[in-house]
Amino acid sequence: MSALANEKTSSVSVVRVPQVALLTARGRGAVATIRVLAPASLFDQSAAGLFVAVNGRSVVEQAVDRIVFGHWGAPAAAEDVVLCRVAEQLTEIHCHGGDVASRRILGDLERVGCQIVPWQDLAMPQECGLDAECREVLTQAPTLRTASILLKQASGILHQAVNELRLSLAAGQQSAVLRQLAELWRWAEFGRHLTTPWQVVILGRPNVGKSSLMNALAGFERAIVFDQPGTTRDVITADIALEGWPVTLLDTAGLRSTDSRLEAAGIELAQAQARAADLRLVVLDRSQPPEATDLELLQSWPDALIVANKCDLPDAWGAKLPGNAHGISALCGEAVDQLAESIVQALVSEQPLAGQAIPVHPRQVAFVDRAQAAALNGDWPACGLALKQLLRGSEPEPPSR
Ligand SMILES: Nc1nc2c(ncn2[C@@H]2O[C@H](COP(=O)(O)OP(=O)(O)OP(=O)(O)O)[C@@H](O)[C@H]2O)c(=O)[nH]1
Ligand SMILES: [Mg+2]
Repeated sequence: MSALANEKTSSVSVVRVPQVALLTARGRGAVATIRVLAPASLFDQSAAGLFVAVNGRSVVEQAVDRIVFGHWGAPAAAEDVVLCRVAEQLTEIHCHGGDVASRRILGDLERVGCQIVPWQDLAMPQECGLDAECREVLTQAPTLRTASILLKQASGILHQAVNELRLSLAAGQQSAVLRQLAELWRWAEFGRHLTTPWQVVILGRPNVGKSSLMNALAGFERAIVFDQPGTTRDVITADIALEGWPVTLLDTAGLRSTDSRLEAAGIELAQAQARAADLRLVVLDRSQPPEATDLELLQSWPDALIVANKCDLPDAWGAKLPGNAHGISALCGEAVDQLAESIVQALVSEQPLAGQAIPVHPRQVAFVDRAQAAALNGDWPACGLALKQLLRGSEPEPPSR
């Protein structure tokens, strides 16, 4: 059950099920933080009192936003803690870091009726579903660059855009609603990639230098490089960042006709990965004359980035080499940086401006989609409902009073 299951009246949440969560990571640390969503009277339930403040007042009597020093549990084995009522029904307890103190406090609170919930449920229990989702997605950011965009969404940019949409709808400005929804939808795929890396698959004949290219782009020896064709059989992945964008490179088995069932299975897998990827790199060995497989690959993937590898060796392609090929040497590292730039341009052709609202969670994308479909059908009440759900989260509406 999430914190959202606890109903909201006009300003104060009615807490039906007291909940507790450890907000800090498990393991060693200087301070652990525990958050409790419950009436303050909960702390004074047990005979000895769970918390005894040095100022002598019960927790109910402590002012909101005041920090109170005290002891947790029976005097014989009391734990020093700092307690703060951060809202009427929301209390934070800061105790010694490490598992022992936090586990004890969580256990005591469970015994007096608190449900232990994941940290996400109580990280921001006062927030709407949309803001909470943005914060959750922020914790999954793989790079600093994606984190800074996600932080902006979590700081209110997306929320504000949805509010503006609702205002346009309420004012009957239907073309503005359509335009604003289309703008959000335009960034949905980009938003997905802020936590799910773009997939870049490396294809080519055996021995052209696919694994060498993966290693050169990754900056470490991820895949085995060998001078015998047919070295890579399975799909090998490496998670990297290019200019701060998360990318998964997929090195594949060299494509050729073969009697080996194992190699054939690898080739089939390579082709499936190629179809599913966001971008394909077709690698050619510029030092060897073109073969039928090279030409077939170029024909099959007209939108691929063409990489003419082994430029440190004499050219055997001449005029047959496509004009848009990127000449590189994976072995010497020559022009690999320029290739990385072209990969980024192909993947992130357009970057959002600083204030751009971006849906970053699959649920948000689903509701934007629903609102847009309704708007395109002229079903404005359904559009309004989808926008309301987009803000609130997917929990059911509270009963009307
Ligand atoms: N001279 C030169 N040799 C290279 C270059 N890139 C790769 N090689 C060599 O080419 C051979 C094959 O390299 P790999 O990276 O294993 O080729 P592959 O395409 O992954 O091969 P398979 O896994 O068999 O399909 C190795 O001996 C590499 O050292 C390059 O830019 N220049
Ligand atoms: Mg290989």
